[in-house]
Amino acid sequence: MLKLVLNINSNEKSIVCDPEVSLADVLRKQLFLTGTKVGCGKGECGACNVIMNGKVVKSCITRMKRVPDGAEILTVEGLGTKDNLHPLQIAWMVHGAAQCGFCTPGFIVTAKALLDKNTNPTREEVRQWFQANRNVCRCTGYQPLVDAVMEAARLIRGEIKKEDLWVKLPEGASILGTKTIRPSACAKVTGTWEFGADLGLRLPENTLHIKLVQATVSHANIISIDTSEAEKMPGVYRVLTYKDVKGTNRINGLAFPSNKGDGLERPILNDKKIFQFGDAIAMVLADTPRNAEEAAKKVVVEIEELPAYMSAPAAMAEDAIEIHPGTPNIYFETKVVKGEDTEPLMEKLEYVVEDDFYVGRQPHLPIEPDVGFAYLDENGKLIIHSKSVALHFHALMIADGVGLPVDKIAIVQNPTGGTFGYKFSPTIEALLGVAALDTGKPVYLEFNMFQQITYTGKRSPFFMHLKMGADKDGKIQALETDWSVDHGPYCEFGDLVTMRGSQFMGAGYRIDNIRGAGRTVATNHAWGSAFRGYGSPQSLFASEVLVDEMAAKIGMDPLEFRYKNIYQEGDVTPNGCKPDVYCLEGLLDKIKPYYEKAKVDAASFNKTSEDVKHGAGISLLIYGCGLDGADSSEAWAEITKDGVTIGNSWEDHGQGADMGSLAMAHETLRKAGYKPEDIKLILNDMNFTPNSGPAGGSRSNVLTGNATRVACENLLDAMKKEDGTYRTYEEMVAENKPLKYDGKWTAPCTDCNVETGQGNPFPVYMYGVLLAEVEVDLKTGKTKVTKLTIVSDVGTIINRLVVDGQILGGLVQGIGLALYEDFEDLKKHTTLTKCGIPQIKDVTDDITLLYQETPRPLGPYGAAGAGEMPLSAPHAAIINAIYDACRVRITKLPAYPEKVLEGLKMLNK
Ligand code: MCN
Ligand code: FES
Ligand code: FES
Repeated sequence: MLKLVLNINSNEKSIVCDPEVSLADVLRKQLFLTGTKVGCGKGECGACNVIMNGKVVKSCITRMKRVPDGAEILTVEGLGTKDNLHPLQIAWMVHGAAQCGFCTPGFIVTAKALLDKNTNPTREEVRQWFQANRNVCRCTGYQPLVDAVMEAARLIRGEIKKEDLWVKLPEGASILGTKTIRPSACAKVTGTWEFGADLGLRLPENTLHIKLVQATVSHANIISIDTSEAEKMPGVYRVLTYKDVKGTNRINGLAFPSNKGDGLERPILNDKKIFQFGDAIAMVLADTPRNAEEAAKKVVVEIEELPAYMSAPAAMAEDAIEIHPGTPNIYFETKVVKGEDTEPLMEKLEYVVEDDFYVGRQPHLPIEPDVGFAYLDENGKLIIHSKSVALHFHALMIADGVGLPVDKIAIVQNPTGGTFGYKFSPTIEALLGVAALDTGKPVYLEFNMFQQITYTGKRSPFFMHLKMGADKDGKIQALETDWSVDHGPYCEFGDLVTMRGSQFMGAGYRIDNIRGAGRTVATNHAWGSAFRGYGSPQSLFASEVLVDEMAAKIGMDPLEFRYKNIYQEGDVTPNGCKPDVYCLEGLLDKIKPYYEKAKVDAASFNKTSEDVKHGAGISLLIYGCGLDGADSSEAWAEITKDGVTIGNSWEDHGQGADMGSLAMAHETLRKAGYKPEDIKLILNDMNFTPNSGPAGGSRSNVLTGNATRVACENLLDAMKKEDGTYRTYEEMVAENKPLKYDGKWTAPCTDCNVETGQGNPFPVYMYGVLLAEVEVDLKTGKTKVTKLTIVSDVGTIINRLVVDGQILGGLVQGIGLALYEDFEDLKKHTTLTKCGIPQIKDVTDDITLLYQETPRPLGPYGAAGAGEMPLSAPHAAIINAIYDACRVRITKLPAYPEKVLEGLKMLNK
């Protein structure tokens, strides 16, 4: 043991610690300074950065034996408090720089060290500083973070006052479309927003720590599981296997009726078989995480290894065995039948192009690894706290498996450090439930980044073949599509994502005749979970690149070709229904001057440059808001002495559910004189909040926004007096009127028919058009995105900071998808860096956001969603720009340099 006296945030602290333990652990677990976060735990993300003796250090990899006695350490808690914010914290709030907020303390502390040395840095110096200190953010796209540092520097230099930065609105004004700061921002920038691992440190002393015994192969029969040695290890309370699960031990994947499986193939703890790397075979419950981990190593699992099918084509091969015996590996099929038969049409058409496309297993890479805890409440109800973004779904999906009726389970969402969709699937909820039910004690489970990356769902790879025919005037007349979806071993939402192929291949264009066939395939690679865009980034990649191929074949400019073919009044989507609004032409008009300039700039650069070429590419970006069909959401509004309380389950990944809920409620309630500060939010606790559905499919702003609006309207109706004024709380009580009102909103939509792909799945869509400018180094094959310009139409903007943030963050994930990100090689793709997470150096600082606000008839106050549109097809624009630069057409992502070089070699053959 080591005894040190440290000066922490200007307070002297005497500490006794293990010399091998990290500074992050001492700060968090011994001093309870939980503002310092641990993400990767390996020195790659900067979430744990603190300042030690004037230098930024990564506290996760700084062992205490390397911390000098008397060291001065500054953490985010030492920077400012809510009543006395540091300029960086103010600037972070006003620039919407904290979305999920998990990276925020690390960034702010790192920036403080820069501004201590230099109060007038350039943007480039700020970027280099963050790069040198390895600060990584997955939500914001970095630009707002640099904006915030520049603003803080101005504040420090005295050029502006903080009062100038706050949004000031006239009394009673609407906050829609403003840069009002989200309610959670202050806690995020001061490090007091407590994530799951922070809350975990305050659980009762008898809490058991869980560590998993996980599969190290991808496909095997389990012969035996021997826990006897592990049970004898120090501190071990229980070692649980499938035999200890009280329920069916299956997670319900909510399979479609036409799914050939029953949806019950995913075990909570694997019993007969291992289906993928990382599958949970046993859980060790011990007094400390370390004891649990040591004991987990002693569990002996005897297996018979089976051939592993690591892609859809491999699992579709004739000799492949059934991964789930009794269910074919191709377990769901859907078709598109729209208009005339395309085969004879194609023969007659002037121009026909076809190609194969592949979009792979993009990893979500939130900076906060999966984490949660569970316990039984006074009434024996199982309470599970996790990162779930689908509370009521998840309770339903695990209830039978853990062996409880669904009304005996309540899931609570912890403040969440990003999910990007992986938490649309249950991850550790059922494991926590099993452990809490077995022991009756509080239980806690956290993943490290390796587990997060290797054992949570991934984007489902699509293997696609598309053929498009156009007439002599350049009008698309026919489309043929074929797609196979690798969904890993577990079916949950695999059928749904496969339907996206029929909904988004060709979306945005009038195509009267379509024939298509898609299928979902079980494989032994990572299970497919939702990922922002959910099937549209795969589908639109194929169709937006093929559209460019068609334009090239005709000899027409890609923008002109799009003008000719986009939806016009009366046209229908690939599903045969009218879109919500016809706004694409306006978007093209807005991007046109930027596009023309980019083309001219690239051409003039290329004239004089041999080894480096510039190019410009565009793509349409489209996605629907809602789960297919009659999706619905619920909320409530209750008048109180102090104002109105709103309750809903608008789960927050970091996108801004708090801001959305507040703005929707305020816009409705301001008629009765309520101000934003009169509105209190209770969100995401099934004990109190109703079923608002998941925060997926960019549905919440529309669905839960509408439900919140309706709840507030119902309250106002009850408050309204005959003279048009509103009753006060006291008057409501005096008149014995109910104080709490429910609101429900259901989309007037229909599911798509699986045999034809025809239907009206979404009440509202989001649209965009992106211009990407790139630089390709012909010697190395490396592509750099130099500039992005996007025109978005997400309807009425509810909050400008939030929407800007959604768009920037989504676009940057698109840069990653186009150029860097993958999770394919189980040996290599195991860290944030190796998975290709975009660092600040990889992301252009030159991103322009433009808007058109076409009010949506069914959106609350005319709003659509915003979360997924920006990641629906930015990668297509980037790939189209690479073609423009050097005539290499990349059709299988990511566009690694070697693929570009290979393309160049083929061109020169
Ligand atoms: N919004 C707005 N005005 C509009 C449209 C939307 O102000 N016209 C706001 C909404 O109020 C909300 C946000 O934009 O705060 C996104 O709204 P919406 O598109 O309805 O999406 P959800 O709230 O349902 O959030 C989910 C969506 C999805 S599906 C993924 S995946 C995703 C995303 O949002 N993951 C995210 N954004 C993310 N952002 C962060 N930081 N982290 C994630 O994990
Ligand atoms: Fe320390 Fe990532 S660098 S947690
Ligand atoms: Fe940076 Fe979420 S705000 S990781």
